[in-house]
Amino acid sequence: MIFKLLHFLPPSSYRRLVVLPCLLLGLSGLWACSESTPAVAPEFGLIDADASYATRSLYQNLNRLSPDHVLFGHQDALAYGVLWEGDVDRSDIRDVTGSHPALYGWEIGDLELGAAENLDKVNFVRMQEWIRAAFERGGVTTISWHMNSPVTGANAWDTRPTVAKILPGGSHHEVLVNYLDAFIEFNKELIYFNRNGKERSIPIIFRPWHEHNGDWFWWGKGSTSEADYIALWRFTVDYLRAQGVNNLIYAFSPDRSRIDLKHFARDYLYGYPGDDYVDVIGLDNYWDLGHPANKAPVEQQRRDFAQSLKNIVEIAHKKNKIAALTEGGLDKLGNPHFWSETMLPAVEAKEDMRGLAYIMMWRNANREREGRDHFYVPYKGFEGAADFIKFVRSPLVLLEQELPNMYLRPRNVD
Ligand code: BMA
Repeated sequence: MIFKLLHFLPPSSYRRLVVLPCLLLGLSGLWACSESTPAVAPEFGLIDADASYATRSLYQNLNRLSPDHVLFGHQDALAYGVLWEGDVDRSDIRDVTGSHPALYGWEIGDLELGAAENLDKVNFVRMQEWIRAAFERGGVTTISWHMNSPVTGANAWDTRPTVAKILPGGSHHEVLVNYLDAFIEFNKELIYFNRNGKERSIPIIFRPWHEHNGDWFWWGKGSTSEADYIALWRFTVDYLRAQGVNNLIYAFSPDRSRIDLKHFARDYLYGYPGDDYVDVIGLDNYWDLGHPANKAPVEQQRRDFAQSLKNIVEIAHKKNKIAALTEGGLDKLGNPHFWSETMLPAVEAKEDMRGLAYIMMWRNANREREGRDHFYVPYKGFEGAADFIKFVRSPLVLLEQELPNMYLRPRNVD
């Protein structure tokens, strides 16, 4: 019995602090923790009770690593870099550090239209190959979706009202269902064979309907009500689960620019679909990392950035979930000390914010194809690469080569 109970204890010391006193009181015969005792933290585990073994293992391992490490991720890492495109097994991160990132972000906008490529010209079949290859190497995948409006047919940035019409009973509900089905089909190709030769799905951190507290997407504030946004999120999760999808870890990711740090929890939780519908307490934060519209002095922005991470970690602890910087970075890396002076101190401030599982920087657009500079991590030849090396050398920061097996269940947990 004790053994079993201990199995349920989540690893972080914060949680032990909350759970252990109640447990010990219970074992010594004083069964009821008095009413003044803080509530026992909710049990740690995915919202999907039917999630696959590997998916649960990934979640447990992200949690287990989070006190002392943070996985470093990059969007579109394997598809192209600033100065190359389509090379085999290449990433700007590897060019600069010798290892691919620990986490890969992919974007499936336009998949729902039956297109061969996403909105940034990444071929979907190749994307599936890259996801399978990354999994085989031990890396982690996260997927976002700039979905076109099922009502107007225009892109994600068309802010004309859409959400109410795509909810169950709405005039365009079937279109949404078809779009979700396109993802289900795509997901069916994200497979591997386990030790017994059985086909299994690759675990994916799925991050739909992101930055909804901003007013730039059709699912965002201003274009839809909070209640409808929540209904959309819940329908998405319920539908995917009902269709037997069992390899998803669901990430919620509001945008920092629309959050008042003085009222962080209140603003962050706008549109929060509930603890039964979210696994990752994420945040997209470009704002504190030198966003051109942020006029606060750089030192203030640094403090705010660290504070914003601390805040999501706090919320995640209370909910017994993991936290992540789901998107962020400084476009074009204009600050030569960005990594050593902004990112590193923020993730190293882990004494009081252990529990940040991963951070992901946005994409390095290919200069030639897109005809512009739009990048968030250094590339080979970029003069700021040395500063980035200082950052990745921190024992806190994990690249793919440094990962333990993320898909095996850690001992003594769950
Ligand atoms: C944005 C930019 C765009 C891109 C979009 C979706 O932040 O990078 O160029 O099309 O994300 O990936």
